[in-house]
Amino acid sequence: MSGTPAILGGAPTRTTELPVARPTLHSEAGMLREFQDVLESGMLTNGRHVSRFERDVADFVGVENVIAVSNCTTGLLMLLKCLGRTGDCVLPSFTFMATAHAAAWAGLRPAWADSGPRTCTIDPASARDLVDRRTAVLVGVHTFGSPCDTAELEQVAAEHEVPFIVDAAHAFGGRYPDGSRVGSAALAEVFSLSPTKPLTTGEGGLITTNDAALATELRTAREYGNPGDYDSRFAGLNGRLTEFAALLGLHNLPRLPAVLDSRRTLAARYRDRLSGIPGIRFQQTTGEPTFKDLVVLVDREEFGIDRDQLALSLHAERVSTRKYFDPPLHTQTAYRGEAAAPHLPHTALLSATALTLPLFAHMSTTEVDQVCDAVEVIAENSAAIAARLETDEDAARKEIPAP
Ligand code: T4K
Repeated sequence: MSGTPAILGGAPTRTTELPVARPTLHSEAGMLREFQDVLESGMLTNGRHVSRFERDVADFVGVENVIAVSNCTTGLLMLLKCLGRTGDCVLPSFTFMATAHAAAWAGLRPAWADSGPRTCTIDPASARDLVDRRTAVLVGVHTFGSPCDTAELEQVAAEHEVPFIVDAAHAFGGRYPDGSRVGSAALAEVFSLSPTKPLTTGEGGLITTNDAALATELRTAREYGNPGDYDSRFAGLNGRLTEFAALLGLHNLPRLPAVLDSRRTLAARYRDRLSGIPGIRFQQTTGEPTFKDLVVLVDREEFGIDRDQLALSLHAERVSTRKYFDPPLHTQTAYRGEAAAPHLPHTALLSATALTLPLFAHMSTTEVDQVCDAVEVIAENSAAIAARLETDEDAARKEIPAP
């Protein structure tokens, strides 16, 4: 394909903005009737639909205990508090801020691990360098929906008798390389059910664990620390999921395999179309990823412009993107200066080069092709775009039509 990219004055690829994510939802009469039943029953939270949702998720994942919570951040926070440990929380810097915030609210000090330069997930070797007698907990993250190396991380944690948990926010429905479902590894895994996730309940989260005592503790934590007799055993939270959210989850769960199939098919199409373009690389995934994010890594030398300039050029084509996760956590205002600046070369590179392209289950192949066509045209004209943006980036930004 050839043409003039919109950033150089050509017509935008699209007439309307293509979002980076969209939940795939259905609103059949049966489901709406169930919502009405909840309204008429007056039981709006932590009721029978939440219990049913927890049981269905336990069957789906193949895990003994599931605790539905109000969101993943709260789930992580309650889990970290329930571990009852103090000291350092070893976690990747290349992740969403919620991973570290949960640790900070639980009174733990972040110790930043580097990530694999292509896997984008926490590097077990870096974790091994950090875990020591000051470590309270090791946290892995299934970044962009691709499982981190739980087998290796579990071993690192075991060597120091430290609990290992996973922020699985992006990965509900994914599988580990051995075929088991994400959610069945580590001491516990915590999922997000927010609208940009493959399984959504609006807002919501799930904690999965095979540890029965921990599950009981988490259920109490979800209810202010009150096991039912109004004598709170510890300072818990209100971490409950609503019945409406659970109903959405119950309706979306059986559809999840089709949603994930579609995401993987569209991701494969992106890869077929774009992997031949010099300077565009894809995340190296493991097992069965969910592709919560479809991420490309942009090499400026080979591609001709950098990640930020590609994002700006796609914005001009009316294609939304996100720079997940830039800036990396250890340089964010909330964490800067907490300790000596760690040396995380892969994190620095990932944060500067990773770009999330649009992907959602009901996205059409035509829409994927539009994005790929746009990237191709931008690549063909990268020298002219670089010249334009590098001489006057402010002016170029102003001329781009608002999405
Ligand atoms: N751990 C990790 C590794 C995480 O990534 C996250 C959250 C968490 C923990 C915490 O999980 P929760 O406590 O939230 O359950 C988003 C999400 O708000 C956040 O949940 C997510 N990770 C993070 C990576 O991204 P934004 O601000 O970048 O998303 P936003 O609002 O710009 O939306 C992105 C796209 O989705 C847009 O195209 C609009 C579309 N969208 C958004 C919403 C809210 C919809 O189509 N419908 C909607 O309702 O943060």
